[in-house]
Amino acid sequence: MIDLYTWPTPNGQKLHIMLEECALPYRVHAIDIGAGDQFKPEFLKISPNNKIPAMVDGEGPDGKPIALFESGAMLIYLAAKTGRFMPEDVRGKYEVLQWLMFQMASVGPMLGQAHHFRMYAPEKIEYAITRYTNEARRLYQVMDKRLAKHAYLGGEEYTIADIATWPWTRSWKNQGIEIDEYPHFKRWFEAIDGRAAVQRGIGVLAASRRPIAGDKERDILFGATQYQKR
Ligand SMILES: N[C@@H](CCC(=O)N[C@@H](CS)C(=O)NCC(=O)O)C(=O)O
Repeated sequence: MIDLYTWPTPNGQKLHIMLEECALPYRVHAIDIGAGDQFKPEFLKISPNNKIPAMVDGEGPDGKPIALFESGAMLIYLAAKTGRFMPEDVRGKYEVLQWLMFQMASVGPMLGQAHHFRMYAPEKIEYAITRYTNEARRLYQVMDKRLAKHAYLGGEEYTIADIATWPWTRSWKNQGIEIDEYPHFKRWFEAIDGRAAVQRGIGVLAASRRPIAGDKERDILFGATQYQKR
């Protein structure tokens, strides 16, 4: 059995979707990041960077439990465990891995900053808004160009590269994106949105999500609580 420590944000949703797609049995443990659960010592033991998602698979590769953090590593692990959503041939595998790394290194961090400065920052900092909105638009263009030639980001099959990227693009409006300007991306977005496992995945803990409200929550997510020595 897999124990998943998560919250309904894009990084958590990648794992909800993957586990649903693979029909693997899993138990959900809610880590309310607005309430500060990510700083509890028992969570930091499996996720030292105080971020969701993290997981413990009771049946690791050697039959013993294995704990993992970082959503990209977790997706690679689950693809290897199930033999799904990753090509078997070496060339195809690296094709997928490079698009997975593109999500981890660029799509997540840059769209996250665009969202932060456009929606959450207490002051409107024009320089930061322009910088990250432009960067978001550039990344959607990169994806649109790739998807003009291929059905999915990693090639012709739906893989962990798509599972990692899709949840980040659900809030395209808040990132300053006009989806009709990226028709190939839009076709891909809608195809993935139509998958039953994807809908089940984004339903996990969905009722618990709430807008960031109040100074305490801001302090936990973006302020002094983050920077305490632990
Ligand atoms: N690179 C990490 C990023 C994870 C991440 O940023 N998680 C956010 C939610 S989407 C989080 O847990 N934030 C809580 C915090 O920073 O205290 C991954 O892909 O797993």
